[in-house]
Amino acid sequence: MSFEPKTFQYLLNVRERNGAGFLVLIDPDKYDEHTLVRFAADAQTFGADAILIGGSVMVSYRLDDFIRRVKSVVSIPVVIFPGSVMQVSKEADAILWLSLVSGRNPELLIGSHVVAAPALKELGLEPISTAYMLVESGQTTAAGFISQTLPLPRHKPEIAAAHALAAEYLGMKIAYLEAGSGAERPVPEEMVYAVSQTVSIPVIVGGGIQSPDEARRKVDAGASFVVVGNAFEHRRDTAYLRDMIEAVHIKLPRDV
Ligand code: 1GP
Repeated sequence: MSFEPKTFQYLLNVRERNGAGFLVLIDPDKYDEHTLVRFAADAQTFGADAILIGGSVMVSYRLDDFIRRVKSVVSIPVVIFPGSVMQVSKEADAILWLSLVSGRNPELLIGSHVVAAPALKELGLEPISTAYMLVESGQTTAAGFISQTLPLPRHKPEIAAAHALAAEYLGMKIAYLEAGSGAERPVPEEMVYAVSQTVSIPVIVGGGIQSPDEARRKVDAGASFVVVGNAFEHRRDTAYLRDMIEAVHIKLPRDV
């Protein structure tokens, strides 16, 4: 079976229409059933373009149930952002098929993919090939520790750009610059700019983004999508959610 890239095409359309897209990250371990359903519905109401679902400790039998609940209240795509090979589900619209290209851990470049690929085929889950790049954020992040890899140095944008370009030439569809969930320092604008000027694939930026201004700066620097998760776990108010999303949905010149 080959996959029609429906969700990927949807994301490209979002970028075309809005200049950039807003992706809400929900970690199932951080929401109870009631809060989850309300938050997902609010995210769609205020214009989120898709919901990413992922976490480091969740396992798939819970994931099915969780995604079903989210999909019962939203019509925007629900995309798995996998923390491990266990996180696949037929209930999702797609999965970010992450290869940790910033590191040199063969398991996370190709090994886990070999284990999970037959399950994707069986489930009919659309993979969106994504070059995942961890960026130094001042502290050891969960992703850095679990993957046992070194992040990209934050003040070397040209190194990040070379990684993203190599990934594009390998056929990957998206470049994801990741400071780590709850990072003290998000990915610097200089790096977002360098990467987005170098590659022609969309650039996702996430990790530690806490304010609408911060989110907007990533878009001004060239991000096609901004991901926010942690900030909403700490501040569950709808005006904040709306302001974050609106800050990203503005077409702007790419010059900085
Ligand atoms: C984490 O990039 C995502 O993997 C989003 O980060 O949770 O800090 O918003 P936050």
